[in-house]
Amino acid sequence: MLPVSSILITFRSSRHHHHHHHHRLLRRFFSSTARPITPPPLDHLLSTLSHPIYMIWGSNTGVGKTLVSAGLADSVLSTSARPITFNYIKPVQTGFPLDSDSRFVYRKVSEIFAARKPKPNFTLSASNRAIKGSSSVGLGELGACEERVVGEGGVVESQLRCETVFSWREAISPHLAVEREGGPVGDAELVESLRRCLGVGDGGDWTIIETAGGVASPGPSGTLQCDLYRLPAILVGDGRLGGISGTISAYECLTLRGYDVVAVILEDRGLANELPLMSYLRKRVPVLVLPTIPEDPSNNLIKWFGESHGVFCSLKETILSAYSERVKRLHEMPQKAGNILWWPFTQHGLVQEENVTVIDSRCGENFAVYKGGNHGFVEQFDACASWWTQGPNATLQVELARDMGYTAARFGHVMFPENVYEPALKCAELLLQGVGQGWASRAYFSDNGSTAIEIALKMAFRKFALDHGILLNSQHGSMFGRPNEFKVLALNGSYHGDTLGAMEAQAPSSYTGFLQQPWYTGRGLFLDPPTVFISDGHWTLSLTNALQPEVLRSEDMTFTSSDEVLCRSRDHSNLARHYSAYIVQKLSSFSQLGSFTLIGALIIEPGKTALIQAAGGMHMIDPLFQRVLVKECQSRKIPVIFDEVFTGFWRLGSESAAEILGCLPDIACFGKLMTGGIIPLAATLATDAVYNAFKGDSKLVALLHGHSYSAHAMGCAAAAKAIQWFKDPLTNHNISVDQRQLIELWDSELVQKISSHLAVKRVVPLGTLFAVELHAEGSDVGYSSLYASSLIQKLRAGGIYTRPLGNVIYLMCGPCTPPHICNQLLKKLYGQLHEFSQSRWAEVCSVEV
Ligand SMILES: *[C@@H]1O[C@H](CO)[C@@H](O)[C@H](O)[C@H]1NC(C)=O
Ligand SMILES: *[C@@H]1O[C@H](CO)[C@@H](O)[C@H](O)[C@H]1NC(C)=O
Ligand SMILES: *[C@@H]1O[C@H](CO)[C@@H](O)[C@H](O)[C@H]1NC(C)=O
Ligand SMILES: *[C@@H]1O[C@H](CO)[C@@H](O)[C@H](O)[C@H]1NC(C)=O
Ligand SMILES: CC(=O)N[C@H]1CO[C@H](CO)[C@@H](O)[C@@H]1O
Repeated sequence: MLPVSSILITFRSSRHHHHHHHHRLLRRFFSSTARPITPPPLDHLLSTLSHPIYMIWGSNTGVGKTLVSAGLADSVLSTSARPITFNYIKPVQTGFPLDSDSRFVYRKVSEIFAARKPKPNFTLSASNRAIKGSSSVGLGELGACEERVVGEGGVVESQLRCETVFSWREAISPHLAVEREGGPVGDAELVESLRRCLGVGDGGDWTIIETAGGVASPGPSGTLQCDLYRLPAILVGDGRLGGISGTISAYECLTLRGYDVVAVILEDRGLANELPLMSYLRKRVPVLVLPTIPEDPSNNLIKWFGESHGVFCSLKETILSAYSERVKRLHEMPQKAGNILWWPFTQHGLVQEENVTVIDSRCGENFAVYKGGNHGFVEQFDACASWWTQGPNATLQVELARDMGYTAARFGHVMFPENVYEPALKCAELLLQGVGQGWASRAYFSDNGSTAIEIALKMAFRKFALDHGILLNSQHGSMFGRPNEFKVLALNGSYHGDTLGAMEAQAPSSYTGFLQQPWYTGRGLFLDPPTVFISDGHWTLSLTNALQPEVLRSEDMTFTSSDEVLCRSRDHSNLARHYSAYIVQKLSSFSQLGSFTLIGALIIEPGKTALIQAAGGMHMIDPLFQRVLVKECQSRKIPVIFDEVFTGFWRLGSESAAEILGCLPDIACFGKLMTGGIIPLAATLATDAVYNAFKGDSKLVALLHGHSYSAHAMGCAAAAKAIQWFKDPLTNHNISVDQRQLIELWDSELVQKISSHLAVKRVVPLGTLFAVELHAEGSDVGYSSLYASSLIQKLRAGGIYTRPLGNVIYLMCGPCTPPHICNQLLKKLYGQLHEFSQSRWAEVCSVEV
């Protein structure tokens, strides 16, 4: 027992130095009506990197997590050469106040300290607080207490700060306690309160957070704790009979969710459980063994802690070295990356070390970005959707990770021709019932969007040749004894992928010049499309000179709403006839060029209201123009390809952009969001008629094309999950009542405001995309422009990760991103635009003066 003279116990009820802003919350926390209103849960628990912050997990309940916490705290405090602060946090405690792990740690560490011989040469000041309790927890049972154990030296003072955040009276699982005694805590609230604890004061020198029960025990809301917070972890294993299995399961559960487990520690129960564990963990993770814990409840464990001191010191060293290794690695990453990586679409000559973003992890739509030094991490919304691929929120991300694990374990990779396996079949069924509904009968798998396009071109040219009697005239695909050249009809500014064949289908651009692609010839007839956008609050149509805008009336050129842009009655307008005449004229002047060159396919990116010319600066093409184009081509038996790699799977607000355009293709390509973006996979869908063009007795007639990873099982499994997830109103709350569209994600008032901003030329809000073109002149216009980079820097500092397309900036969310998050993004953008235009203005003035 503690020598009373050396302990000073004070009970404090009103003020506390380090946590005073919590103190007002020292109330019975919540009536059962109190629901969280904070943003979505399951975020990164962002922390500083200024000191080790680790979570203590148990492979089950009752394996000694609290003893490990106390032992670790003692080993850190008692071996430190300087005064330090050690934080212990218990976010969720049931059985309170009888059970209180934070009180145990607080008392036990003080006791061990007082009992230590020889006396430590410094003073320990320990405190414990319980912040919030359900209504069954008495008010008097919450509060703080503090004691000081005076050591030999007396002057130097280290601190142990223990804290229980939420507590319930019954000793049962937190979700059940909530059910029985109220005091619900939303996931967001729980994470947020932990964040606050981590951010309090100077942060201290060490922090450990002890979870409740086992790894997969539910938290107060019913969400599994392993799905609640992701910080580096210590796993307390189970030394009892059955403990090997339990420990491995817990370990798998954590690693499958992206946790770094830096050590496993378990009690010795005479079964040598550590040996199979070490063998399973391949010595990658240290396994530490503690002496058997005395079962006699009257034992104060001081002796056991003494015997365990060495093991806890090893645990401490293990953690410290994992921590410093991590900090070191993060710190050197930008420089190392700059030395050995060759980034796509990047001029390395313009990248300095400080421009490199170190992404520690992703959680739903957010990156955890390392900020250098000891600053730790900040959260940035991935507003590029990582090259337009991403859609999952944190829940779907974990779902996909689990499916990936299962599928990799079950199939690894298996080859595809004349084979079938469940993920591939399921995925094909979902594609044909979904984006292919009503027109496609076949799904052809490849590995990415670019190759899906090349396959589509091959399909289209065969179909064209068959329909136009070219195959009948000659077995060698030539007419009049001379080879035909096939070209595509496409739009100026379009982009269909990076492979050499796919590049032939795009008009000359920065990507196709001699510098980039000396093989490029540009096999297409490229039309200049009309675009629509919001400028100064009004929907406006813009035609290039080729389309002779001067002959149109102004009422043909403006719209009151996006609904009017979409309206099918425009098919009978003056403008429709105008478009048709332009297209017919282009096609006929092309065919006069020579009969050996033929337009073998139309390829466009369709949009909700039209096409987004992604690489050309996120333009939205007038949907009427695309409809007329499709009609003219189909009447000439020119196969129509929709490139939906970017636009498909809700990117533009509907599952397939074609659906809203209001016409059907012969062939369509999908990729990116199809798998939720977790792994690359692409599909080319085709009609029966296209498929039949390859059917016959000879293998030579078949589509002789394939990829090593055609229909790979993991991609197909991911696609099957993502496709269903995005369209089910139960898993995607943004699905509208008619289930065909996403609700409007971008607040119309803010959109209007931004479109009227002085610095802004036009905006395009479309499904998950919001694009802004800034006013710019001369060399500031276009892809190579660095015009927007100061704005980009500001947005990043404000928590939005974007990359510019020249003077175009865009925000992209996922199909499930809640509208209030989109609102926050727009607000930040609006705020930054203001500063941006002021600084531009200042620049212009200083030049002129
Ligand atoms: C790189 O970072 C510097 C300093 O933060 C900044 O001034 C510069 O514009 C950045 N360069 C690019 C290409 O973003
Ligand atoms: C797609 O795959 C092809 C072939 O596997 C590869 O050459 C190409 O770079 C890939 N394209 C993209 C955009 O990843
Ligand atoms: C295609 O677009 C570019 C850039 O906007 C323009 O310079 C060019 O004249 C256009 N070409 C055609 C054929 O319209
Ligand atoms: C993900 O979205 C689904 C449905 O929209 C929702 O039930 C779930 O809570 C979300 N997850 C997160 C972490 O926000
Ligand atoms: C139409 C609809 O159900 N909209 C929902 C979209 O999701 C947010 C929250 O994420 C809900 O508040 C909306 O009601």
